Amino acid sequence: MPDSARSRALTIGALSRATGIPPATLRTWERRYKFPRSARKPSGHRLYSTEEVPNLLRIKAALALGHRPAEVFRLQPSAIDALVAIGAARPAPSQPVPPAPPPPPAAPAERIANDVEGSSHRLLESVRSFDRVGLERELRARWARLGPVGFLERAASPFMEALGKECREGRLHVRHEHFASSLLADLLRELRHPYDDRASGPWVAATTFPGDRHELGLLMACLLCAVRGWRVLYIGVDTPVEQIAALSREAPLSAVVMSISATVPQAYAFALTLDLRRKVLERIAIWVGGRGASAVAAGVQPFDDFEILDRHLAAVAGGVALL
Ligand code: B12
Repeated sequence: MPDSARSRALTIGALSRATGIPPATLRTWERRYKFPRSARKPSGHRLYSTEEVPNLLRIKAALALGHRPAEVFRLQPSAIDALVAIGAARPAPSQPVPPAPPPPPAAPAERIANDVEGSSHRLLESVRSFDRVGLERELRARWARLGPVGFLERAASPFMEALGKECREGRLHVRHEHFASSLLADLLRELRHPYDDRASGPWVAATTFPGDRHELGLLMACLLCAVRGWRVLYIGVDTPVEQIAALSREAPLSAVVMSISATVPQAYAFALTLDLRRKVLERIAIWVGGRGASAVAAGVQPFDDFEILDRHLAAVAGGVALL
């Protein structure tokens, strides 16, 4: 440390008072994460630059939001600020948050089979009469009866499929499609929130490729991730590959999940997944699903359905938590 800096330097006690971080913690961080870096007085006591104060305060803020030191210390200051900004939009762990409801139990196969019979028909009747309350009640009842995977595979997806068919065949119209898809999107977000607030697992970012504005498959995948304790960074639809790649350098992601709808041609989906795999940090997994995900680049993991994704989430979360 140059002499001019030395005269403005802080002892470990002063740095601790300035940041509210105990001296023992500062020493442990320095040993473990090589930060904050100190110079030594001739007596051997540590001296810190005053510039470490804002850096330590942002780290402290990120840790207070429940992030792990191993994640936070490897990030650039701007990335830590982004994490803190995201977290500030949610209640901090120390504030009282309502407990996340346990996910509804999965229903026995026999009950699921009976449920699916005629299930979409009732939902479509509510759409036809723009019965918002009835449609929401029916969907919530299925969530409670079928459990997360059952709800997605046996209720929500077939409902959208049937809705598409009704529109194609002229029995329902764009106004019905918009009404139903926005109600389902709202519900999928609402069901996710209590799990989001309690999630403490690895981070997964979620989006769709440029031009693809179909959001429901993505919201479904996010709901499952949150129920399994993953922290979801929801980016919304229609995101350029460069932006996803930049995000992967700024946030402590373990995975990126993409939903690819039927509107994305196979060759384009392949090219986009190849580009994404090349640009996103190698250690970050890329998961894709949806009708448009039939041909994907090497190193990108396709999921045929939500049940398979669910099993993977459970297995990987356990593994990453040990790091
Ligand atoms: C709702 C809807 C819309 C809404 C979307 C609103 C929203 N908030 O998402 C709006 C009105 C915006 C829309 C627009 C268009 N749409 Co549209 N839309 C639909 C509809 C009815 C439902 C789509 C949906 O959400 N399905 C539910 C999802 C969950 O199903 P999925 O994408 O097939 O995915 C399945 C799985 O693969 C899995 N999944 C999905 N993602 C993931 C991710 C992971 C990780 C995993 C594990 C699983 C998974 O979930 C589903 C399980 O069955 C479908 C009809 C249908 N049959 O799907 C048409 C449909 C997809 N649309 C279609 C078209 C053509 C369009 C438009 C081009 C129409 C136009 N002329 O403007 C635009 C394109 C907009 C754009 N740029 O993307 C076509 C696509 C046909 C094709 N092969 O190209 C369809 C199939 C309708 C049809 N004509 O038959 N659409």
